[in-house]
Amino acid sequence: MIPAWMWLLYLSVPQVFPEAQSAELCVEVPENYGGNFPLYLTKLPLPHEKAEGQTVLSGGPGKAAEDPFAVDPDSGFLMATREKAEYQLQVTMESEDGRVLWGPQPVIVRTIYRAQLSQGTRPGIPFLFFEASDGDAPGTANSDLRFHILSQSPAQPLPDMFQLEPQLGALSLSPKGSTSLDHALRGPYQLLVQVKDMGDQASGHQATATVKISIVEKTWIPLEPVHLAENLRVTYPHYIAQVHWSGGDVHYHLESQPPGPFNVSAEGRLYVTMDLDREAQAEYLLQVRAENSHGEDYTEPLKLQVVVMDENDNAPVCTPHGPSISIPELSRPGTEVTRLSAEDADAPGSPNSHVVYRLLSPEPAEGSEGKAFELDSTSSSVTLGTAPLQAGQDVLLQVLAVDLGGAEGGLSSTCEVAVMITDVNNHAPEFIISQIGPVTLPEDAKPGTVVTTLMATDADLEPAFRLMNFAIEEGDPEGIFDLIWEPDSGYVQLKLHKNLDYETAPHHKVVVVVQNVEKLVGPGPGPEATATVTILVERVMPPLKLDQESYETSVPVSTPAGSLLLTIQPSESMNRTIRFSLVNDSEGWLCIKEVSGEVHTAQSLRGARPGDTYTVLVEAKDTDEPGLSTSATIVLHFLKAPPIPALSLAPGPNRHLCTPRQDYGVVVSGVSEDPDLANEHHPYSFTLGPNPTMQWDWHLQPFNDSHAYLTLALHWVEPGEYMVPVIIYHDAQMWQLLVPVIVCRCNVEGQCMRKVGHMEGMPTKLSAVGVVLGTLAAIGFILILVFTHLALARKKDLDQPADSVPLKATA
Ligand SMILES: *[C@@H]1O[C@H](CO)[C@@H](O)[C@H](O)[C@H]1NC(C)=O
Ligand SMILES: *[C@@H]1O[C@H](CO)[C@@H](O)[C@H](O)[C@H]1NC(C)=O
Ligand SMILES: *[C@@H]1O[C@H](CO)[C@@H](O)[C@H](O)[C@H]1NC(C)=O
Ligand SMILES: CC(=O)N[C@H]1CO[C@H](CO)[C@@H](O)[C@@H]1O
Repeated sequence: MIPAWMWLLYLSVPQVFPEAQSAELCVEVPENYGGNFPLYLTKLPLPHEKAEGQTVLSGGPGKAAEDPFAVDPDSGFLMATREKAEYQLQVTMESEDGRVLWGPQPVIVRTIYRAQLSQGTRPGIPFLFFEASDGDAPGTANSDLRFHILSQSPAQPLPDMFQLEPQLGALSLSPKGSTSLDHALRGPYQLLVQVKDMGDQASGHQATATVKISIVEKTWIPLEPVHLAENLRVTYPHYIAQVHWSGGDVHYHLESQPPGPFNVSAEGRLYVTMDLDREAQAEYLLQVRAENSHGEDYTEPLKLQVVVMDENDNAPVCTPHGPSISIPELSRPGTEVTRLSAEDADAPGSPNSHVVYRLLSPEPAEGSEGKAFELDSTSSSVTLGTAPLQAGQDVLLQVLAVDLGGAEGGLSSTCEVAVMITDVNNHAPEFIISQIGPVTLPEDAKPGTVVTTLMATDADLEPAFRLMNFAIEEGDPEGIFDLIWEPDSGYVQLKLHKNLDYETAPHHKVVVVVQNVEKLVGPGPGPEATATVTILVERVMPPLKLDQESYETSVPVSTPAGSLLLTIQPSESMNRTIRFSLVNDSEGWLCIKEVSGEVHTAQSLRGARPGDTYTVLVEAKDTDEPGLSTSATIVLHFLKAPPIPALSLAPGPNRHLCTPRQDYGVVVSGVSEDPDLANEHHPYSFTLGPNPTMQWDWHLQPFNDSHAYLTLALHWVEPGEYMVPVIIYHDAQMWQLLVPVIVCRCNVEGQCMRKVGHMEGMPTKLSAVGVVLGTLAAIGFILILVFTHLALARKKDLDQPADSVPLKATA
């Protein structure tokens, strides 16, 4: 705003010289005259007759006129050499000696103030500031200026359209005026404004000025939003819009919300000063203010929306994914694995941010039917395909995210996520071999013995899914077997827990099952989860053992046939049926009783020489287990034929024997009086008859070649008469003899103390002997008869039974 300067110079002049020849001469010049200088203002009414006088311009009485005014002496034109607001001059014509020829003529050169007032200007906002200066000392009443509107023309639609702040000289629309401004005349309105010093006092110097106010149409109109491409490559600052405040003296002021690179020129041209980035800021709201010189808004600010238009300058960015994804094996096709997403910073909803997805990896395996993974190109959801995945597999999913909806030229990134296929316990453990055996175990195998080791495998990977439990399902009701295994191994040992027993169970069929410790997923275990172990129990017989390893005895070479030499017996603990046999009795001297093991001489030991040894091997066999056998040797040491024992025959009749036993016996003669049988060269042999009681009670021992000696075998034999059967072998013949013996209690002399037979009372020696002799005589008689008869008969048949062989007892 160009200040309206008013010069209060000699305002008092017209009052001091009221009689001055003319009223003030008032010349108005347009403010802001843009033409050439000098500007001829007016022709002064100079008197022609005083042309010889000199025209003097002065600022006032006694004051030199100032620039820029001058009076053209020829034409009398007052002219301004340059612009100034208002001037008060006085023109006098003086003679050379200084006499005033004409005048003084006061001249006020007053600027006409022009102002443009835009419709829409708010009331109270100054659009013109008057400034006045007073030559008086500042701060005194002389320089305390007051402004007043003296008149408004036209006075329509209101007489007080404007208001002037008295002290500041700020001209603004009055509130009333503002409401009626739109109906107001286009103007111009002319205001006469007065400035006066001395404050509010009535006195004081004053000056006036004219203000022409034209009302102009409002050009401060809302702006259409501006669309600016981001990354625009133009020279900056780049023009974007134009604002215009039609009122005068405007200062534009721009604000950006948020702050941005925008500027407004003094002419109201809006610029963007550098390229924009939509992703940093997509929209700005600019406000342009039209302000007066004091920074006050004439009206509401204009808003301008700047929209930054997108360019595809951002590639999709993969959303960071967490650690790898775990998918259990055997998950159904269609199971969502993950959703790989990529963000595109470009304008949402535009192709620039329209991201589609393509599965790069894994590629379908060659030859496989389906894909392992499927990708929905729009939702980016990765699901399982139909191709199966193996537990333990690590898959790197690579997905290409492309913007522009996948169109050519789109920007892309590759998103990756690791997928781990985790194991599921879907494999039941299985035995590698399901039929084991038969395993043969000896009956005496000790508890703890390993029967067999079974091995099972599990196709799962996870160690926990491979842990197995074993159990005996059937075949072991007695708990004879036991299973031992290490928890994390596939081996299980079938062991004996109790003793085997061939008698109760010669074989076993043990069914072992294996199962996972963890719960199995899917179909249950198949037949491979059981294994059958067949065990055969091997019977164990303790080896045969005889009570001696070698049996030795000394045998006189004279031992008669049939003599019991010794008895071979199994050792005590044996409870077996054993059969004995001789292995190499090459001489044929011996015979053995198959069951009892008694060894007898089979015949007389003809050819045996004293001092020789004869060894025969005996074999013992178990009748139930023919495989079991043992042997022992019989060693016979041959002795000289014993001398006839000096047996003291009993002093008494030797047909009785004392009980309790005394040391004598009865001589039994084997000699036959039959000359056919009497072969003196061959010895006789004697044995007791087969009656067990006889064998128990009696003892017969060889005496010499032809006689034997019969004694009591027991300490005590019931007294009585006995017929002791004695079998005699001689020259491959055999016969039996019944030897009558009386057993009685004896006195110290060895005499029978009791009467035997029919004797009454205390027996005497004589009666006893008599009885004995009588009895013997009777027997002898009978025997002779029998013998005679038999001897005759024998000539016809020598092989008659022993009973019928003639008997003979020595007397
Ligand atoms: C704004 O424009 C003005 C004038 O046009 C200039 O002087 C000023 O440096 C500009 N400011 C910026 C930040 O460009
Ligand atoms: C011997 O075996 C038989 C039959 O085998 C049996 O009856 C008997 O009691 C057993 N004796 C001993 C002492 O073992
Ligand atoms: C019988 O066999 C045993 C053992 O082999 C041997 O010592 C012995 O001399 C044999 N006896 C005869 C008579 O051959
Ligand atoms: C051959 C031999 O010496 N025989 C005698 C056996 O003993 C009886 C009884 O003493 C005698 O009578 C035999 O002569």
